[in-house]
Amino acid sequence: MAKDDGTVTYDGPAGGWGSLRGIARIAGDEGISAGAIATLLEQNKPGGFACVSCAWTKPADHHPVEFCENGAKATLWELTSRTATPDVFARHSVTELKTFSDYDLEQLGRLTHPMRYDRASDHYVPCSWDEAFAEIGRELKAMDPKKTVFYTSGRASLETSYCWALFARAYGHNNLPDSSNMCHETTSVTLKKVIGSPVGTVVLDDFKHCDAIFFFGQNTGSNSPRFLHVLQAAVRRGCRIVTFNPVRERGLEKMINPQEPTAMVTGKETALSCQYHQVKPGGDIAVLLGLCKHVLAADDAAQADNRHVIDRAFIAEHTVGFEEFEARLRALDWAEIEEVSGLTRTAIEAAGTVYVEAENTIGIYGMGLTQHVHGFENISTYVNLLLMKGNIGRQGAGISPVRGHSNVQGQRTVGIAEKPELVPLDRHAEMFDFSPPREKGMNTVEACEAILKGEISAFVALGGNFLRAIPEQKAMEEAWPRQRLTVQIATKLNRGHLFNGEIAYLLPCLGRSEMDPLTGHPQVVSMEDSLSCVHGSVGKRTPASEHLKSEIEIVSRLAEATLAQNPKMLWSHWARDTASVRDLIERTYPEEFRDFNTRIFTPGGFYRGNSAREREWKTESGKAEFVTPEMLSATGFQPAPGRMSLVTLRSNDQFNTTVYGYSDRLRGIEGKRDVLLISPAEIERLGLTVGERVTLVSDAEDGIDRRVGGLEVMPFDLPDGCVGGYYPELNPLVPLAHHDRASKTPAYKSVPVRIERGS
Ligand SMILES: Nc1nc2c(c(=O)[nH]1)N[C@H]1C(S)=C(S)[C@@H](COP(=O)(O)OP(=O)(O)OC[C@H]3O[C@@H](n4cnc5c(=O)[nH]c(N)nc54)[C@H](O)[C@@H]3O)O[C@H]1N2
Ligand SMILES: Nc1nc2c(c(=O)[nH]1)N[C@H]1C(S)=C(S)[C@@H](COP(=O)(O)OP(=O)(O)OC[C@H]3O[C@@H](n4cnc5c(=O)[nH]c(N)nc54)[C@H](O)[C@@H]3O)O[C@H]1N2
Ligand SMILES: [Mo]
Repeated sequence: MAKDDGTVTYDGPAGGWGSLRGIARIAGDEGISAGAIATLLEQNKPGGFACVSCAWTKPADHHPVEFCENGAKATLWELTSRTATPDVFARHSVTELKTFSDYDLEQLGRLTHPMRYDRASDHYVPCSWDEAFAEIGRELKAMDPKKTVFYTSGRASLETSYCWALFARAYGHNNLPDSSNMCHETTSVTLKKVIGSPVGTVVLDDFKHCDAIFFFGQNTGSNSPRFLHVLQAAVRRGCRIVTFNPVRERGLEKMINPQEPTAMVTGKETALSCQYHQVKPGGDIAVLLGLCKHVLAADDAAQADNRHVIDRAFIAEHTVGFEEFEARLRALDWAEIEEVSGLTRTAIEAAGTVYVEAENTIGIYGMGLTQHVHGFENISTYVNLLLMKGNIGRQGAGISPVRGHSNVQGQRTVGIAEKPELVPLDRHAEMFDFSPPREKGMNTVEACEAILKGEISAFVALGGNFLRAIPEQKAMEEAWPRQRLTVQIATKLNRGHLFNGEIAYLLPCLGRSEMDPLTGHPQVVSMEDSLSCVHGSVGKRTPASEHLKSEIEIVSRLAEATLAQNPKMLWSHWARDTASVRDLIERTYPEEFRDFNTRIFTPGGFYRGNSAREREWKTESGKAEFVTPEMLSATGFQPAPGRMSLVTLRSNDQFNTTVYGYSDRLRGIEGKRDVLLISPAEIERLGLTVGERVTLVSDAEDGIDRRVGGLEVMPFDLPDGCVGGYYPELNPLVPLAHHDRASKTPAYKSVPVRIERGS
């Protein structure tokens, strides 16, 4: 619907009947069986399988139906009755498939056979598994391992990820970029530096004890909907939620819990955020400094009557760097904060008052902070705010990044890392009797740079849609075929699979909900969630095709085909018995994974522990560190005439590059994704007309012509100076060099662009 000012919006709450209709539509689209629905009911429960969608934790005291709209969509997407058989590939050449939309490609259904790309006919043709493994192994053996890349998307289990990283190192490289490099790598780098732990410090129980929750750039309603129940319970007992986001996201404003029959019938909504501030994209450092400045002022005032707001005892005992930060806050001018954030001093002070009054505060964030050129400063300044009141390392308080893929955090825990210092390589050497490579490997941006220079011989992907998820898409698609070998392990076809090296394979794998044909038993694997809890998952469904293999079997067969025999590396045994891999994980990380096999089905998962939560700071200084940011804006570019800041968004009807449909229900955008979201004031200022088609052009000052045309101008409630649109369609506009300075996470949330008329 449209509001009075013409902006497109959704008036209903998150959850409610709309979410059930969303699930029903997907069930209808995918031709879902009754068995699939039964599988859905076991989702996220003991003895069932762990949702393949987001990384939000699975509670011990589960609901009768422990899934959300988007978790159900992700499961039904995997359980579809559609199949992309060899016939489908015989009908469509690869060149023709490139004209399909992301949605249409995945609608072809589950991959059923191993396929090899035949360059002469430009078709994928079926091949045998033996043939595929033999040729891939032969090729890899002939290459310099340092010139190969093993990518992982964050869905693969702990067991598969451990084997994958071991395979890479036994072969001879640390080139292990992960989807995390485009996502929460800013978190891994920043939190490690400032509190000595690369992950969040909050556990589920803390949400029962907090008085305030701050939200910066995380869209709970679409991306981690089960978290809404926790927020609703917190609000009902009086906790206050304050949100900073350029977009008024419905899920953070109000919700109806589909688990509550009375609320569903009466339509009774719970309001979530008590304050909602539409910060400019990249304006968060300024906001956070404003909040800290307010805390300082409140403390000055309190001191007059012998009270205090700042926890100076905590600061003295546990932190370094506060004096410099305090001096910076005192010198900082409110006018500058208002200019960069787009918010008034009064608004920021109102939020600051909630923080000052709360005994315990949790700081939540997502891609709105991590995907910026100064993402490091976004997060470190957020930590400063929490440290000022001792809000890290005690019950009901802490920093809580909300992770994306269901096992993305766990993959890092068990060794998928391009940074060798993060992995216990000495233990690997001793356990498996080999010399792991010690040089730093490539992350995602570095892998792209090397591919663009033609330096990479082989790219092997364990899931994901690398070419569609990364920046600089056009140049990358052009450079890609210069590789000798490309291998994709996947469940469904996506655009990334249509750009092929000289030799290219598409290897179809089981989904997490399916049983393992190798053993004839359920597939048992495990995952680590956003709150560092490890859960077991049992897949029992009949596989989509009899030719599928589990991911761990594929990885093991690739390793066997590539590596020289090593009596300590029992690949085929590990593939048959994932419990034996959990034993290896326990031997490698004895503290975190103590009694792994015994504890794997602990209700609510078992907690891996976190040193910062215990106020043990594993940082360089041995203390928690205040970092004083040099800049106020996180965008990394200056304002210029005609320049707009592009925010790339996910709809409520997609999971990353997987587009389930064209209904972004929670934002009121229906039936299309080729839109340019822009405020009515900017439409008028620029002389545009609602509905006209325009082209977005890169304004990055590097001389490279990047453009995406055919975008429909749509009035939307956004701050001035910025525009919004959908990921991945707008990825060709993101320069590869436009990334967080510290972690190289691409800055997808503020991309410099200009609008050109016409498409
Ligand atoms: N249904 C569904 N679930 C998902 C995913 C999905 O695509 N679909 N993806 C999964 C993955 S891998 C991830 S990483 C997570 C992503 O989940 P989120 O972290 O929520 O990521 P986004 O939706 O990209 O953006 C988050 C929010 O940041 C806001 N934002 C943009 N720029 C700024 C800024 O400068 N400042 C502030 N304060 N806010 C800003 C946007 O308006 C948006 O509401 O979700 C996971 N779960
Ligand atoms: N502009 C812009 N770009 C972004 C982002 C953004 O916010 N804006 N977000 C970034 C983020 S946070 C992330 S995490 C990345 C995501 O990057 P990726 O993780 O690489 O991409 P996905 O879209 O999650 O991958 C989807 C594909 O995974 C495969 N797949 C699904 N399930 C399985 C499985 O069980 N096993 C295997 N082997 N394969 C499977 C299917 O073939 C499916 O097509 O994108 C990043 N790119
Ligand atoms: Mo992500």
